[in-house]
Amino acid sequence: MSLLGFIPLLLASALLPCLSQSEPPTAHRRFEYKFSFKGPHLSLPNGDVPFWDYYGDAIPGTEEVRLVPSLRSKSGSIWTKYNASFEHWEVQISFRITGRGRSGADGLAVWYTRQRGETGSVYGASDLWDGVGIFFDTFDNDDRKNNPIILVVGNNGKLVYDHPNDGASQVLGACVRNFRNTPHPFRARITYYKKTLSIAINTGLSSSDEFYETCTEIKDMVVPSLGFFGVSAATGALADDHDVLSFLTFSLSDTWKEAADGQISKSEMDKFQKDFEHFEKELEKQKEDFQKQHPEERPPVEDLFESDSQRELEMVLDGQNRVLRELGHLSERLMMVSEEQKRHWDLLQRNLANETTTTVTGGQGQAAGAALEAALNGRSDLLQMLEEVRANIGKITAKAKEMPQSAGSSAGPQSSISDIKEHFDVVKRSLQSLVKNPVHGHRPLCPAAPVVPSCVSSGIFLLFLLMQTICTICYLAYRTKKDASLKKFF
Ligand SMILES: [Ca+2]
Ligand SMILES: [Ca+2]
Repeated sequence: MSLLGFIPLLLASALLPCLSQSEPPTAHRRFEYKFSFKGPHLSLPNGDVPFWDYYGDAIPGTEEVRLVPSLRSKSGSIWTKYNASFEHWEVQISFRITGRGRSGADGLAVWYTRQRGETGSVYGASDLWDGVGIFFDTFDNDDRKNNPIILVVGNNGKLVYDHPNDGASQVLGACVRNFRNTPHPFRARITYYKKTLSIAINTGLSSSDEFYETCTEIKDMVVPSLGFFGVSAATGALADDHDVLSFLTFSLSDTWKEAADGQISKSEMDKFQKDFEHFEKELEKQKEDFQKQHPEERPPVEDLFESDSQRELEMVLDGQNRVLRELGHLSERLMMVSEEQKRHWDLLQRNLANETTTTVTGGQGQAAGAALEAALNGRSDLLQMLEEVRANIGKITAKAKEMPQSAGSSAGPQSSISDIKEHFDVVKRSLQSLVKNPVHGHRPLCPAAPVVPSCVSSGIFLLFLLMQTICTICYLAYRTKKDASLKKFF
């Protein structure tokens, strides 16, 4: 592109700024931490930036990388340690260029080149680069009143940058924007996707942080397949502070073939392993140094966190403790119930003792009345039982009456049978007197002497009755046998 061809492009860019919103490509993106830096804790305590090397007057800080201070004729740069191998990429950079003068110098450059341009004359980096540079030019070298300006310049390693003319014919794309002394950090999104390089900017004044307006776009652009990312800046007769707040790199893919297997190469794995071992040794060394410097400090507790088995054991012990507590409560309640039962038993015993020693007069308390009623009910049962006994005796008597008749029909035994009948009648009368007496009397249980006590047990009474019946039957049998023997002699 000739200089004459560049001028209309530049004027068009200046007069017709691109206000349209720039949308990122609809591609999968993956953050590449090895090609990025961002605060806070941007740099390590020793000043290094992980995965980055810095050169010249660059000073990494915790919040930003100061590429050059606002001092004359300074230059500095920072470059990735490793070259990127992804085909498509996107860089989001946030920076501040600030100075007290009405105009500043020289500017800041973002690079993607085959080799690292550590130091040089092109915004602090080396000339004759192979790749692409995006320049944020603050000083108007060619006095066209078009600075600050954003320029895109490609190079195949053979082109010497036309610095006096601000790139002139070498510029592939440009837009005029003020990025110096802005109230907010100036942000730019540089996307290389399917051989198209797009520059979009965000001044920080829009309502949305994601609003980027298009600066320029270069199609059919070829960049090295392997390249280093870098940022550089320089001052001249005028000087500004050039601070980079963040540099975020993403790899882009529409099919995600690059990360299909998600594996890393063996060389990278070995390197990570070495880095890990190195940092582990450093940590142990720092711990030992700390212990030497602070002997009063306690060593770190190794078993600060419990294991799974310890946690399970704790749960089992806790459950057993709960069971023991419940058993204790249950035992206390059982003791209370036992004491209550014992107290009731003692009270009942005392009541029974009072009932046996106190004469029932019918006008006592309710407890005494209840006891009397229970005694009367028991006596009714006894009377019923005696009636049954009497019925049985009646049957025995009837049977005894039938025995002589079956044995013979003589008139001799009739007298003896009459004796037996009389004897039984005596027994019946005595029983009736025993039974009828309490029934018709309604007298209290176990009255005073000489009345026959009614507290004779039924068992003793039945035994006595059984013995009497057996004796009677034996006597009848003896008499029957004796009468039969007498019949033989007559
Ligand atoms: Ca310039
Ligand atoms: Ca200019």
